[in-house]
Amino acid sequence: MSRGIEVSDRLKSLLTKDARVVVLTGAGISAESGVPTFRGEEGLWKKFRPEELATFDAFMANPELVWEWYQYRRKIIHEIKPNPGHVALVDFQNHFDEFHLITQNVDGLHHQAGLRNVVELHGNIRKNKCIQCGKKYESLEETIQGTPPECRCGGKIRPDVVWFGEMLPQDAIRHAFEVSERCDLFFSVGTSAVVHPAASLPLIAKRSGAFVAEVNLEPTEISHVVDETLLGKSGEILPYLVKFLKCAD
Ligand code: BJW
Ligand code: ZN
Repeated sequence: MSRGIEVSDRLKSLLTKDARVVVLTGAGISAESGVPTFRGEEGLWKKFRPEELATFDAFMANPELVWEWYQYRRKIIHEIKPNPGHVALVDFQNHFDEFHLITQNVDGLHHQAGLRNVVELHGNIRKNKCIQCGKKYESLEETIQGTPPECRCGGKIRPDVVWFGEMLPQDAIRHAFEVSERCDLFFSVGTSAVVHPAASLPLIAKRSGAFVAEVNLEPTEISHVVDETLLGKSGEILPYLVKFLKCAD
């Protein structure tokens, strides 16, 4: 349904093959696949308090509860598929000479849609690691069963995601800052833009001279800063933008 989507001539004119493009995604891009977002009326934080679940202290205080919460979310993610918004970004990647996809999402759906070199700022819910020796686990088969499972070293196994108060993966955040500083066009898609340092990226792009567009159901914390806000579902707006990529060649 493209009726009602308005894209400025300025944005259309920037969609040329030689533009350096960065896309930052958040939970909203996966909402149409059936992954709950964090904030908002239907968000996970309406039912659960972040400080009780998404911090290391919360995990240590109640490892069973936190582990079960992640198992519940993994079950949802296991059953769902990428949506037209994810697929449109594969067309973006194939169109632009320089394209970088940075995601705050832990669901792996960009990769599943066929995107290459996805930069995951907040880790990946499908993976795990030991809190004691740091060993990474792609599968739980090698661990000692339990809720949560245990590593051979005796340490508890946790999801390989970034909780509040934790550092982001150094290579990922360094790369994200670098490409945001030197892009021509930056899209912020399906994120409330309240969690830092990810929320700083569109602001850095803007300050460095890029054109910044956001795609969201509603205005966000950064709407007053960006050049253009496209209001609506990313699963409709991104495929609509793909039409202009084809024309711009
Ligand atoms: C649609 C749609 C559709 C719906 N189409 N749109 C500077 C200032 C203030 C605070 C800080 C700061 N720097 C650091 C902090 C502290 C903290 C922070 O940012 N706090 C703020 C909340 C105030 N940040 C951190 O702690 C980070 N670490 C860090 O900075 O380390 C350095 C440090 C360490 C110690 C001390 C100080 C510094 C780590 C942040 C980790 C975030 N982790 C989580 C959980 C991941 C694991 C898990 O999944 O369980 O990441 S929290 C959660 O929020 C998750 C998300 O990736 C993240 C962002 O959420 P997102 O993606 O924006 O989702 P929503 O739900 O908020 O928004 C969805 C949007 O989609 C909405 O706008 C909808 O309208 C829209 N939408 N359907 C288009 N169909
Ligand atoms: Zn270990």
